[in-house]
Amino acid sequence: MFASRKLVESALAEVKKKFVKVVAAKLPYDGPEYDLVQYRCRNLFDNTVIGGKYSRASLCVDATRALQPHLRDETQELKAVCEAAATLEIIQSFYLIADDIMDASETRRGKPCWYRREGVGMSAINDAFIMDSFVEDILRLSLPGHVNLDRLCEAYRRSKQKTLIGQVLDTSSVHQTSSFTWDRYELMVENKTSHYTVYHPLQMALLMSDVLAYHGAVKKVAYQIGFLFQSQDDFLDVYGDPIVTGKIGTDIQDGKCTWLAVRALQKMQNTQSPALYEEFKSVFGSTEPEKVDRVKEIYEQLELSHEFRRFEQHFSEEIKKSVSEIPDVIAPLRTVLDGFVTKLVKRNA
Ligand code: GPP
Ligand code: MG
Ligand code: MG
Ligand code: MG
Repeated sequence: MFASRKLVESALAEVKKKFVKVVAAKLPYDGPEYDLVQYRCRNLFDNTVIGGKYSRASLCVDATRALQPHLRDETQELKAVCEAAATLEIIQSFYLIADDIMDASETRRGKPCWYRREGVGMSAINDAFIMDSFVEDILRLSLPGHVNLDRLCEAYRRSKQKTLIGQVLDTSSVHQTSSFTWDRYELMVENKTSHYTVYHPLQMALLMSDVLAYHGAVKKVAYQIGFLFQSQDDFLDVYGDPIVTGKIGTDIQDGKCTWLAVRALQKMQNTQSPALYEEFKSVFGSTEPEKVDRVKEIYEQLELSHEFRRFEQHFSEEIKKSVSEIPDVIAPLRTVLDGFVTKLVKRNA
């Protein structure tokens, strides 16, 4: 998907070694637990970090290379940048492991979710915490002496706070259809997805390139892209092919506040269809297959899949306009973000 994907793959191999090393280093070197923990960490990394799309790490590497065109292939400087960017994939695994438990999901990347694997179960919660708690150590090992190292660590702490608050909004909106407004949806998405998925990778690129200004302008565009990204994720939850997305949808069953649910409720209110609205509320948020099918029928009756495609086209054009207005000083980011949005449009995974 990204020019830097290959670089991220190589960096992940190095980051895996660092992850296993920093965790095991907390135990006596000559004890049997040292090997046990190394084994568990390798297994965790191989099964949860490896195998994703690496969009976040690749975005960070692409953005850093755009801001620092002097960075040459095969240099230690570029390798260090890629390793730091690869920590974004550890963070992503930390979130996904926890999110799948909270959403009662069955599959991820075409396999059972980590918490549903044999011998894992609820120890997945601790695995997620382990990943989170060693991110800073890996960043410090990857970028020793970098002038903005503390700022990079602080950026992760802030990003995590925002994502966790977003997840509070997500889980506490469940079944609360009367609170499913565009304002609530926008705030939830900015927090649970856009910040960590788009802004944080770009913020890391800016900090690694020692650009300390213009973060606000980048954030504005990043949140727009994040909104597109999560809206698509919501669309794919219902209309995507699980073979391609690697995950079986759960949003209707979970009663989630999604792009589709917000738009459906808005349309039912606008067209003054109180009977349909009442029926929707009675079937939404249930695991009973007939009720789930009825929600999907209502979505189709309201022509939501067509409408989503129109929204996606129109909104991506609006985002591209914002991208073109990014300040001249950080103009190299325009091409990276324009390419990112182009690849997102009509994505099926
Ligand atoms: C996407 O929600 C948001 C996240 C994965 C962030 C989770 C944050 C935590 C603090 C756990 P989603 O449930 O729609 O994603 P998916 O469709 O991939 O399950
Ligand atoms: Mg989920
Ligand atoms: Mg979720
Ligand atoms: Mg989803």
